[in-house]
Formats: sequence, C-alpha cells, structure tokens
Amino acid sequence: MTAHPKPLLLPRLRALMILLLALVLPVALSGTAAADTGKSPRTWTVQVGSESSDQAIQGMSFLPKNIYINAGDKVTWEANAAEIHTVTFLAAGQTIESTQPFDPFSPLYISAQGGTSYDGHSYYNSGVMSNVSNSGFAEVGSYTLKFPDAGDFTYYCLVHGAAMKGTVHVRARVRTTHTPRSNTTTG
Ligand SMILES: [Cu+2]
Repeated sequence: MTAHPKPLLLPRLRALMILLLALVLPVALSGTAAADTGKSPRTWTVQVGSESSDQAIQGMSFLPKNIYINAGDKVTWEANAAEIHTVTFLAAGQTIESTQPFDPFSPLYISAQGGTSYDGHSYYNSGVMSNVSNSGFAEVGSYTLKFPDAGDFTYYCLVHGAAMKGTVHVRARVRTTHTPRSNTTTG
C-alpha cells in the first residue's frame, strides 16, 4: 500500500562505485604522467626479477607480467635483482625452446640487439640485466623500448626460458568505439 521501493538501489549503487574506485585507483596511480588525457605518450616501468633482502630468494618474473599501454608509449624494464635476466622479444617464427640453453658467450644473448622502437616481428634483446656490477656481464640496469604499433607482444628471459615471460599489450591510440570501461582509465 505504501510502496516506496527506492532505497534498495542507492546503497547498492554506492557500494558498487566504491568498489570500482578501489579497483581503478591503483591502476590510475601507477602511471608516470600526472595528467592523463590519453594523448601524450607515457613511459611505464616493469621490474625485472625480484629478490629477498639477502638475495637468497630470487623471483624469476617480470612485474607486472602483463602491462597494458597505448601505441606510442614506452616501457622501461629495470633490473631489480642480482640474478641475471634478459628482456628478449623473439623474431617472428622463433621459439623460446630454440634459444635454450642460455649461451653466455653469444652476443645475441648477452648484448643489446635491435633498435629502440619495437617493430613487432624482429629480435630485440636487452643484454644481461642485473642490479649488481659483478654479475660477470656488461652491466645493464635498464632497457627501454617504444611501442608504436598495437598488438600483444610476448617477451622472455633467455636465462630462464619459458618459465619467465611477460606480455606488453599495446592498444591503438585512437579509439572511438567499444572501449571497455576498465581500459579507459589506464591509458
Ligand atoms: Cu630470468
């Protein structure tokens, strides 16, 4: 008789908004650019390896393993462990298995290969990355690549093979249709 059913919806909506904000905020804050209009290229950081403070425990991973960027953005990989790693994009048709085991004498493994802008199909390599200078290899503390074209690009560590890989997901810069809501906040 005195039907007044509206109060149910509002608190729920508010809870949903708060949840969304909680999910979106860390992503939004992880970028390097302060103002995000989606127009100026950004540089994103990926940590290469991780370790306990005494270096006894080594994490064989790229952090984050998946990164979502816009075409024209750059990614900088930073050496984050004493353990040696590489950031390596294989050539089209090349398998990680065919690169194993790691060859510590081959320039293809231990030296920088490819340019500074990723073309989507050639071989790119950082050289041997470590955050200590006595790794036995030329010291590479960071490695940066620009990604001008959209696509999903998987890369590996040549030292640890298939067990250590990551993917750079590059979205086309201009998008006017069907952009998932969760994606619009990150770029
Ligand atoms: Cu590795």
